[in-house]
Amino acid sequence: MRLPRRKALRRTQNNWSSVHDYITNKIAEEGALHFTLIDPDKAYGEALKNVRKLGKFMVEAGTDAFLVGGSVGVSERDADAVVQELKGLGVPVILFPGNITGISRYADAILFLSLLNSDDPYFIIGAQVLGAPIIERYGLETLPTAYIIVGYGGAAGYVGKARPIPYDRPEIGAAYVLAARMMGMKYAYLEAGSGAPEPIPPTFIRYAAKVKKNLTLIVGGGIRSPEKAKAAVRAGADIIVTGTIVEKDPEKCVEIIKSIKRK
Ligand code: 1GP
Repeated sequence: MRLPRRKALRRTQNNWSSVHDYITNKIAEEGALHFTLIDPDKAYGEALKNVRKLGKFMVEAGTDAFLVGGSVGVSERDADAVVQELKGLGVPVILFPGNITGISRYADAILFLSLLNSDDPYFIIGAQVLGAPIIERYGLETLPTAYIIVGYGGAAGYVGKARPIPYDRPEIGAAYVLAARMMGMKYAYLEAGSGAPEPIPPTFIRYAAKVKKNLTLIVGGGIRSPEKAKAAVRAGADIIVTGTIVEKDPEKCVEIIKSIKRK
């Protein structure tokens, strides 16, 4: 049996024709965006029941999209369940897969990630080759993204066998962003790792922003306060991602989101 293509469904249900256009237009209007990360590994069983409620709260708080994914323990079924809970809340649901098991047919788009500073070709091009036919079959919109691990790195850095760029070597980060731009990537995601003790320093982001041109700069990992969020945006981040603070203290996200939006 053939399933309907997601694109056709998306057009009838949502206000955007493509997630990439939605992101680009919203950045032009609002200055910077906030993405809420939900890890299916932490949202199964009883916890899954709270996902929709949390999602609604985050949309009311002004989040611009959901990212669904994680580095460890995510099956396609888990991703499906979380994506379905978050659908229809008015903002896109975008996959942020740690591996090919994180591809859900129900999502609006997928960050098609290449972990550029991995030492293992699997995370640079191997998983992408295995995942591409699945993504094509599901009709998912792809957002070509250079994934760059910085500093602490967390589970993403460990699992992805990355050589994280030190916080005090921003010129290396900028060189990666430059290479990503030259390769035709549309997004670069500077990742400190979920739960990083300190987020990526503004100077590091500033170096990357200086060379990014049309590329959209995503920054995440360790952002838990409005001050840090604002500092990242002032330094040139187009999108900030928060995961841990959403799980621990969603109320705090109201201030975080307010702090990054143009008044
Ligand atoms: C992880 O960048 C994200 O990919 C979010 O990190 O959980 O520290 O907010 P936090």
